[in-house]
Amino acid sequence: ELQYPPRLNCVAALLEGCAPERIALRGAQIEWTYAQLMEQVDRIAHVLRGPMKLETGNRVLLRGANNPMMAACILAVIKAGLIAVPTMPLLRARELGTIANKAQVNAVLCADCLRVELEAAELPQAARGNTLWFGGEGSAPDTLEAAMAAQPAHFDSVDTAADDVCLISFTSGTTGVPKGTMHFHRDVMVICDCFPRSVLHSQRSDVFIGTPPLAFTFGLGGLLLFPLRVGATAVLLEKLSSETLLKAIETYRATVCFTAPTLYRQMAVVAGQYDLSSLHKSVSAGEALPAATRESWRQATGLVMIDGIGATELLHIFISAAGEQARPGATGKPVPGYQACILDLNGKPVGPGVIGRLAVKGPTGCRYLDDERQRDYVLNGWNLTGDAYEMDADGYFYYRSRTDDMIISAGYNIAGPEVEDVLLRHPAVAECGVVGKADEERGQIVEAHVVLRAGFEASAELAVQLQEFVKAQIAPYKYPRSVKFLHALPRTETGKLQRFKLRSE
Ligand code: 3SK
Repeated sequence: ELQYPPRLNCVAALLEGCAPERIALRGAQIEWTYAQLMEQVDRIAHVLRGPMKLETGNRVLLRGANNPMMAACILAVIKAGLIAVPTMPLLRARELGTIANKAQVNAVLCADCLRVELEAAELPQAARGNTLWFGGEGSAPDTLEAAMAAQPAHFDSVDTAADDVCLISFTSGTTGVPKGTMHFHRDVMVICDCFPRSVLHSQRSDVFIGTPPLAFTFGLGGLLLFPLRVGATAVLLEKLSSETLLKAIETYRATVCFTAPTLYRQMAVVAGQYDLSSLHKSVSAGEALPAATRESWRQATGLVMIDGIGATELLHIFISAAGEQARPGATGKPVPGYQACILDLNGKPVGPGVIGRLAVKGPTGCRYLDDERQRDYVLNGWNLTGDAYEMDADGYFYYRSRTDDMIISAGYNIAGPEVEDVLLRHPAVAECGVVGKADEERGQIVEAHVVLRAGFEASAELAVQLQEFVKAQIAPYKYPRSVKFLHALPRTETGKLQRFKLRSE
């Protein structure tokens, strides 16, 4: 039974009782003990409540790659009684503007190297002129580091309620219109006390490493909150590829790795060239794990992967299995604390062996920020996911497909309609339909089916132009890796696009 006091600041709770001399965070050139991390967090918290003039419940947009300073910023915002709104580093100005306005942010902490897109974004009135930059060269007065230097090294955490919102995490949703999901201080403690405790069995001696951005709750949990909860070490590195992640596991003697199947697939090919003897646990989530990937990783490393499915709406993993409990082809069973079932098209539970929509209930749950889609997603306390699953007689859950139009490519969730929206702004494009196409490497790739306007001719050059056009307007990972030109799109009599026909083209 998970019990937390009614007054709870999750960052204070995570850091209280930690051993000050132990290493908390490692980055490319930084190593912070818990004492040093707490000092950074406390100075930033003072900056937020002092010179930035923020008040309890205000929202702070955070923008940075995975590194200790970005982690300290997230923790400081929450410790200061404010609400963290982390954003993916690759987002463009338009996407940032949408999120900043939807979340009504009051201030921004942004990595200096991500300045260009933020400066081009339209921020809400309250946040304009209230940005501090971190991680750059020099010590201009608008840098976070300069502001921190003038602040005391200790900050008393702000007294918040367990059910005060501390985090708004954005997911792009099936329509491409970003949805903010709100999470309480209690939810943060809950995810630290569910999956890591009952499936991962994480310990203080663990060294966590991996790739998901801290702005994705998969990364926030796995690479920051879970390690802190047990007083372990987190290695936070930017721009990791398969080879650099393997090298980092070797160098930092990492014991737990969090990444998506695409990277495990690539790493398995060259894993033999590295000393991975420290690694005990490899967690895969963010997209479905093909059985072949699980097998090649086991052959390359001897490790049985821990598969899991989570959701930004529920904050972290809710179905998983490790070690002896893992079953080939299955994601696993509900993590203790969660329940799961399969629903038919009428919302009625179905028995073993029938494919349907996965529904989940548990101690964390969906609360969309000001979004009518809440009604579609939550029914009688059950969160209705967009995944089609099947359960066996022993209660194991098997992924079958997505029920919606979301494309999952190399761990990124990409909404087809958002890419369509950009393509339609190109002068050559009359109509388009964007779908996911199965791909061995990335799970799925984005494929655009384009009908050209009169006067334009299909060509390889035009396909590249369209790809570059998308890359320049939205996060580059959303660009269509495949572009096909058609004379007309398949539509129903009422004019609805028949995506399933595009998928089978
Ligand atoms: O499986 C996922 O996509 C996920 C989403 C949010 C948090 C955690 C996970 C694993």
